Amino acid sequence: MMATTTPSGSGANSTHGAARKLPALPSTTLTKWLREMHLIREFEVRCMQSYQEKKIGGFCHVYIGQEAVAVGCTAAVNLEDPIITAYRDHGHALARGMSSRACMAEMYGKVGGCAKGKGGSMHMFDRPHNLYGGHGIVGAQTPLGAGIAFATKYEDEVMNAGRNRRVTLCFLGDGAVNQGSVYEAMNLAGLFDIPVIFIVENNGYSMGTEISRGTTMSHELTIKGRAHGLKEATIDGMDVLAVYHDMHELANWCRENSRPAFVDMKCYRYKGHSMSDPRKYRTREEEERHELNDAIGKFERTLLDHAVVTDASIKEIMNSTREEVRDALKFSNESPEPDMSELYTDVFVEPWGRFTGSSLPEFMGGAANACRFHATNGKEGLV
Ligand SMILES: Cc1ncc(C[n+]2csc(CCOP(=O)(O)OP(=O)(O)O)c2C)c(N)n1
Ligand SMILES: [Mg+2]
Repeated sequence: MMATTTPSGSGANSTHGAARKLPALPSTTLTKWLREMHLIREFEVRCMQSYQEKKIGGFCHVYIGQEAVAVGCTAAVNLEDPIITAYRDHGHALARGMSSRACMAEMYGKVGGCAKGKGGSMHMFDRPHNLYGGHGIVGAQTPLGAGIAFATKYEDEVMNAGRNRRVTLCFLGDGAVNQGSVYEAMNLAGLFDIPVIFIVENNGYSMGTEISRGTTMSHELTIKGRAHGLKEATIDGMDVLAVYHDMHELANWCRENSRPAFVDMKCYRYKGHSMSDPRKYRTREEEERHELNDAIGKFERTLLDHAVVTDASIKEIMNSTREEVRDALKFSNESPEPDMSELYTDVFVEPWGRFTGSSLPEFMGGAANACRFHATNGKEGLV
């Protein structure tokens, strides 16, 4: 039996809050967002279980609590608008449209995964859905995001004579804000009018470090974007309607003006940084306070208030997401391990021939030429 340890405030027992205004969108769209949020949560809960059962190995960072960010942001842009993110990426992949099967099989390291099982949890990549990863080096995706946006600008403005105007969503964590490459990326984006939005998923923690302990001006994070001439926004990431509304407006502004933006997206991760984090750096009271503000429960209450859903239809959504993830787990269990030959494909050295252990790659002449490549520090060895 699936049991989420995190309350989602699902319909049956929820108390209805004050009626909120809904955007003028078809109810099918709103219901789709609710389903996506439930799907991500269910997927992540199951990932945690599979990790404990040792079916998933390596690093694993779950997105529980932050679902509204990925769902609201992807809903606010078009499929051809590129997305790039860090290692906490399962939610972005699912919200972008990657199948739960491909996503879960990647977690399992199986060939049915989006990267044939060779990337794992931190490297969800989906070219048809314009998701460019999944990156494990903190902040590394920010210059890549600026570069992708520069490429789309060149294609759209120069090669396609303005027939399209894409905007790139580049997600990063609040801890990543302190990486030097982020400032280089923002500087170039500001300088070259690059249509990229740096979305800081500000969940308050960088591993076990609370933001104010590691980041200057954390009470006014957008000042970091302002310093580079970026348009700035602070958005409630625990409210999918606010995320959609504000991001839609901002993305359109970036598109029309070909300018970059910086978003302080306020949110909270309910679980630890990764699977091995006992969360000793914060109290249970703090976590419970944030869980009361749960984005899924809040959205459900709003949809119930407006008769977009019923308690029964919420139950149906939850049953169908549970079924979908169960199917993804079965698929992943049954999907084969990658063949050993896959070690030599999809890597940069592939055209050079196999790397033969301590000798040189074939393109350098193999072991016979090893003596030509001595280290310059006088010690024997390869450079
Ligand atoms: C360059 C680099 N330094 C350190 C690490 C180790 N590390 C992995 S995640 C992380 C914390 C990043 O926190 P944040 O950017 O807030 O993202 P969150 O985990 O909250 O989503 C650190 C320091 C790394 N992966 N890369
Ligand atoms: Mg963080």
